[in-house]
Amino acid sequence: MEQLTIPQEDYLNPGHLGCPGCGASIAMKLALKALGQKTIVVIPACCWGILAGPHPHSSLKVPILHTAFATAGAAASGIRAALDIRGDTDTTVLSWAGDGGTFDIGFQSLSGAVERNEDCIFVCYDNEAYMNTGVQRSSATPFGTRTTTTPGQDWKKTRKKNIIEALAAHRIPYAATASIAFPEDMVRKFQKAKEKKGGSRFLHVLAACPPGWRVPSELTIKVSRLAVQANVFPLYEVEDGITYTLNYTGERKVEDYLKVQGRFKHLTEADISGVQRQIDADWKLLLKKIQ
Ligand SMILES: Cc1ncc(C[n+]2csc(CCOP(=O)(O)OP(=O)(O)O)c2C)c(N)n1
Ligand code: SF4
Ligand SMILES: [Mg+2]
Repeated sequence: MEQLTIPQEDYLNPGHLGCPGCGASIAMKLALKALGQKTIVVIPACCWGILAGPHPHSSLKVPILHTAFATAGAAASGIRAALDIRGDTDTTVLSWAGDGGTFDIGFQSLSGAVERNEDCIFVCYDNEAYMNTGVQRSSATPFGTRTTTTPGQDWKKTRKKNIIEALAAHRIPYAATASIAFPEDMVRKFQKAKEKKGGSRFLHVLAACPPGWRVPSELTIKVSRLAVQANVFPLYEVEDGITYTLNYTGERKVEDYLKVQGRFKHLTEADISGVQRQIDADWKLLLKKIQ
């Protein structure tokens, strides 16, 4: 993996309202370092709606439009249209939604926007549940997870939706995964997304959440790194829906990733072997798509 210098300039102020160790705050910090000052951020209902701070205060040094849970794709499209009418093609429109606002309730608006090939960057910071309202499961919640709506022995028995494949199926110019534990790779992908202006770009960023994942706040980066190293969250890019590039090959066991998190601590050895088989099968499928 190539090494890049991460820009010094910060557009996230100290004193945001996230929990200690919030992966979503690190994700925004890195994204804005790559995108720079001329960015307008659209945020639907999610933890980031809180992290941004109450009006007139803001944790960001760039403008924010707060919008309804289901409408980030539509709101970003509107901002883009308004900028275009003003002749401003320089400013990047960044839609910044959680997994609920992307995989679930926001999916129709996102799908509509990218089908129109709106000139925006659409980001899902994925903490794998509805964290802002108390850790309810979403379609991004992985198999095996305990949440407040999948408690006890009713832990989630269905798979996580593959959102990159869903977006790639729209044949958008650029879709990629990124991790806060691989900051050079993440900054490069946001810079690439910025350069590919003129159409829709989608970035899926895994954003570890200490209270929701039941990990100590100082383990945010470690658990994020393990997700990539165990191929649970592979780093790859898809151009025009068909050209795949793999950025990293992990060799760790899924168990190493699961065992550091309280949300998986009920899983038996047999359950963990089942998860490993799922991850191995998904990895094989991904490798078949790499040119
Ligand atoms: C239509 C609607 N339904 C429910 C809510 C309540 N609500 C606010 S944020 C949220 C969860 C957001 O989950 P996600 O998008 O994953 O972001 P996270 O909070 O995990 O960062 C919910 C259910 C809402 N604001 N609007
Ligand atoms: S609940 Fe999770 S995603 Fe939300 S602010 Fe706290 S650490 Fe961040
Ligand atoms: Mg979430």
